[in-house]
This record gives sequence, structure tokens and C-alpha cells, in this order.
Amino acid sequence: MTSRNQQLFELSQKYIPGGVNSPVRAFKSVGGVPIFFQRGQGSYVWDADNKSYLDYVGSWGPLILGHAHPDVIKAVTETAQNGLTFGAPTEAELEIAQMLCTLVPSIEQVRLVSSGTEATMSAIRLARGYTGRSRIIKFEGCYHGHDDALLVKAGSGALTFGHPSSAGVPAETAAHTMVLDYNDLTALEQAFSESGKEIAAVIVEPVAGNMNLVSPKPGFLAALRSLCTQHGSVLIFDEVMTGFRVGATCAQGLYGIRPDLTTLGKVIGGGMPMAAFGGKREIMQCLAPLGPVYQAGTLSGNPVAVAAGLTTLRLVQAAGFYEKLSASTRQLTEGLTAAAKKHGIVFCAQSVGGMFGLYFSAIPPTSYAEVMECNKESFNHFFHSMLSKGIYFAPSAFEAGFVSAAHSSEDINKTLAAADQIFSDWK
Ligand code: KE4
Repeated sequence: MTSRNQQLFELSQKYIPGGVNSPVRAFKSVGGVPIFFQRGQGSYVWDADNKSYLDYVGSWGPLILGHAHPDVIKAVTETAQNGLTFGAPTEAELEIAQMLCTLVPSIEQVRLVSSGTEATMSAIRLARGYTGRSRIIKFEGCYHGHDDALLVKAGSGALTFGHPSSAGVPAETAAHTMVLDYNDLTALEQAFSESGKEIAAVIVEPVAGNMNLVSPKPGFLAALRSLCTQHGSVLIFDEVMTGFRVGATCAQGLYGIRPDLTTLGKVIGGGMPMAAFGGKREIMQCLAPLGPVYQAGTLSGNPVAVAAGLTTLRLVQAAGFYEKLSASTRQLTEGLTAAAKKHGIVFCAQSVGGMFGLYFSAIPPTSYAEVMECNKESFNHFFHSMLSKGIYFAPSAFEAGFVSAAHSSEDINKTLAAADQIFSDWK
């Protein structure tokens, strides 16, 4: 009997390209029919056939409190009663700006936008306007949204400039972007020694979460900081995923590095469309209406989204919040690793705060190339086996996973029991 998911997917493909509004939702990497969700509550979601799943995606990171947290829903519904948007300043935007400038070590001024892509696109333009330079550096496997300048893959040689990774991106645009290997200090130092004075910015995920989870090697982020300082380039930490996910002061607080600009999203919107970019006052003052770098948005600082974000940011500041979240996430990764080992499966896992990576390899990868050596087929088999047991991991071997404050120890133990059975039956 055709499931409701299958019916909806077939019909959606008639009206929406690929049947989805964002490619990763289409299950292309893992195969099978994508799930249409109808409801979420705490650590659970329900699909169109009313089947429940323990959710380790959390809408790709925003739902650090779990689905439909009562305080967030209350704030959103009460705010909506007073109107959805004004296209004018509101006191709540000031409040969340003050909060972000207080909580994020390097942010002296901040501008709100509606998506992570808008945040990174604006940060790149701002860095180029501030420095008067055009070239930027990004890292293979890091994703910063779908701005033309960032949809670029490595050029033929390690230090040549990039080529488009998407149709529709002009070669001339991609040529300004150099793509290096994440964690490769040698290539980084060479790039700066050759072109340092031409580099407007380096943009990096301080903990990479878009090629599965890849942690920064000791010294990598510090080297980025010192090289950018030395050459007058802007260091941009893309913390859209890591911001308030890995700790109360983001990845920059965790690793003790002060970027010049930071992009934020996901958690700061609490599940509503909100993101931000901010940093040194001297740089931020280049933005219109003060300075020559133009940036704008009809729904920037939207009151309903700000209400969700403010409530979320207040709740994650509770004493012990991140200690508890990190402990839950470690319980998951250590438990999965132990279960795989018990059954002789080549598997490992790691976590940073409330985000985690699962790898069918002997050791966690430290670069894009090493991620590509992990066994993708095994991941896909694990994904579908867990899905059949009502446990929903990211539908791709190249994404990080997320635990929320709503995930109980019972939820984690249920996950570990399911994994133990799957590893025991592993063919
Ligand atoms: P959005 O434009 O999707 O709000 O944010 C783009 C972005 C920027 N920077 C980082 C570090 C990100 O992880 C993202 C978006 N992350 C993906 C998940 N890997 C969003 C999921 C999707 O594309 O549907």
C-alpha cells in the first residue's frame, strides 16, 4: 500500500523541483523516499503516516530545545498577536542585538538577516568593502550557504583559484575564491605568502559540520587568526551551525579565537527564519546607511522570529545547559562506538557540544579527503535500519547530527539499543 509519504512526494515533484524546497531533504544521498513531517514535540517528530521518529536532525540545528518548546511557542504566538512585521525598528531587535553583543566575545555590532546564506553573503561583501580586496579563501567541504562566491570547488592545483561548484555561477566570480584543504596549515601559509595582501577574507566553519563533523586540528584556527592579522585580511567564523550549539560562547569561546566577523543562524532563530552577522565595530560601520557597503532585507529582524530567538537564547543560558547537552551527546557517540566495537563493525563517532559526527571508518576524519574515504554504503544501511526502528538521523553521510535538551537519557538508551541490534545483525 502506498504510504502517504510516497503519495505526497510523487505529487510534490509535480510542483516543486525534486519535490523539496532544499536539496538535502530529497534523500538523494541515502536513497529512498523523503519523509514528510506533520508534527514535532520535544525530541520526536511524526510523519504523514503518523509514524513517530526520535529526531537527531532538529531541522539541521535550530531546535536545540527540541520541537515546539512551550516557552518559544508562547513567545511566538503572543508576538504574532501584535502584528507580524513592520519593516521598521522594534525594541525586540535592540534587545537581541544587545544580547548577541554580550554573549559572543568578538561581536561589537550586529546586523540581523533572515538566513545563514544572507549572513555569509553579507559578511563576504562587507569584508571586501572594508579591505578593498576581492580574493577570499574557503575550505573544501565547508558549506556557507548558496551565495555565488561560496559555491566554488577547489581549482586543479591546490593554490589555483576556484571553479564553480554549481551551474549559474560565473567563472569570473568563482575565480576570486581560493579553496584549500581544511586543517592544512602548509597550504594556508603558502597561500598567504603568495597572495596575502590580495586576500579580503578567510571564511571558515570553526567546527566543520557540512562534510559530516570535522574538528579543527590544534593550531589550525590560531594560525588562521595570526595570518589574517599579519596580512590585514578579515577572519570570518561561520558559526551558523556552531553558534550556541557547541557552547554558551560559540566555537570562538570554546577555542579562544576572536574572529573579525561572525555569522550566526539556526539556534539564534529558535526555529524561525533568523540569522545575523557581526563583529568589529570598525568593520560593521562600513555598512549602509553609515558606510558604502550595501545590505538590506524586508523581513530582517522580524519581530516573530526575534521573539523565538530571544526566548531560545535566554533558555540556553541556564546554568549547566551545555554541560548537560554535551553529556547527552557524548552518551550517544560513546554508546554507538561501544556497540559497533562489540560487534566488530568499523565505526567511530565524535561530538562537540550538542553536535556529533558518525563515521564508518576506524578514526574520525580530519579533512574532506578523509571524509570521502569513510564507508558511505555502510552509513546508508545504518541510516535506513535506524529509520525503520523509528530513529531519524541526517539523511546524508556528509552532515552532522544534533542532540537537543529534550533528548532524555531514555531516548539515548533507546537509540543505543536499536543500534546494538542493527550492528548485531550487520551483514
Ligand atoms: P541557510 O541559508 O540554509 O539558513 O544557512 C546556510 C549555512 C551557512 N553556514 C553553515 C555553516 C551552514 O551549515 C548552513 C546551512 N546548513 C545546512 C545543513 N548542512 C542547511 C540544510 C539545508 O541546506 O537544507
